Amino acid sequence: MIINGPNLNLLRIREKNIYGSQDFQSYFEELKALYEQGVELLYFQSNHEGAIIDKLHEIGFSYDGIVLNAGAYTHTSIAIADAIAGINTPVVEVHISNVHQREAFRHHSYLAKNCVGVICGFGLNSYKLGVESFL
Ligand code: CA2
Repeated sequence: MIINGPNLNLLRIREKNIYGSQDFQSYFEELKALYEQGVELLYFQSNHEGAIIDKLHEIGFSYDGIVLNAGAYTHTSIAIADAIAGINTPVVEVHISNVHQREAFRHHSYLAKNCVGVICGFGLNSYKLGVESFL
């Protein structure tokens, strides 16, 4: 499952120089089309920290992998970090932008320590790389 956090529903609308000009839903349709039957990809987006935690709890004992872009919660949320530590399903942290080329507050992730890996800076292709890491 791909999980997107806050404001990632606004892709294509603003900040195109940083996040590109494609909305996530159309990218997700392209991504699903790349894989054969037998690889089921699902998508969830929420702007709410608790809803992301609830989703991690809901799927985190049965799904094969989670590709998580927690948006700005990456840099603030001990609660999401604890949720990742509390589930069995491995989580890959992804970011569209190269957070290390940006403001210092984006350089630290509370989540990375509890994830199997981190992918950032490849645009929307970061999600595909995250999926590939599980395959
Ligand atoms: O690069 C990423 O994927 C981020 O996770 C995106 C987050 C940002 O807070 C992280 O530091 C890095 C923000 C997503 C906001 O996306 C917008 C898209 C269009 C217009 C406004 C915000």
